[in-house]
Amino acid sequence: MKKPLVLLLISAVLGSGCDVVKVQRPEQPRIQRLKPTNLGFEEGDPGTVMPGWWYGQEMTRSHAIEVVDNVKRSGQQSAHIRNRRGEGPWGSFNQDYMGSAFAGKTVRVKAWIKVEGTETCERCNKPNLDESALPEDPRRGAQLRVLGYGPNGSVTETLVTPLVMGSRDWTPFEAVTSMPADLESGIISPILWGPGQAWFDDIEIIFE
Ligand SMILES: [Ca+2]
Repeated sequence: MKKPLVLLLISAVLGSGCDVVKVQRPEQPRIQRLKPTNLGFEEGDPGTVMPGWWYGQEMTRSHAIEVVDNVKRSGQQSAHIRNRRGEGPWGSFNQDYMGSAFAGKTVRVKAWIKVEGTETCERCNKPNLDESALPEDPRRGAQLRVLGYGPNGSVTETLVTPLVMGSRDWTPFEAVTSMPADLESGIISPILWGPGQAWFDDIEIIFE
């Protein structure tokens, strides 16, 4: 199975010897989508990044992210995040959505999540946990996050499903909030905090 590589190693013949040149793989283009796509992860081949989703280097420094077909909630595939060495704060992947079309509306998100070997942290499941407290109070487990951005690019709304910790088979989760009137853009972001691995499938984003 191929693994997503952030760095591509290219051997280049220079003079009389061979050097290895590290080339940064460009991020996939960010596309503002009115309607989210590939939320069941049936597109794309196992071992690759799922079409319609993107991630940056910092999202995959410690965690591997790929489509898999050996674990799924429905269909043939799901999305998998795995902490490579049990180190690193988090790994995630994102999809943009056209926030302005949903400004002032109620958004409901649903996802099926399965986890294995993640750490537990009951104090992490506080609503409205202060992001700035992360270095001292890191979260653990997996969740689906939906971020909304306002006119100045700052986060204006964060919608999260409860953290799933420890080891747990496929379980449905849901969260709902009202998006602010000045919402301009946003991202859908499945995330795994800390060690272990997580699978995501059958995500739904419902604007009412
Ligand atoms: Ca699926």
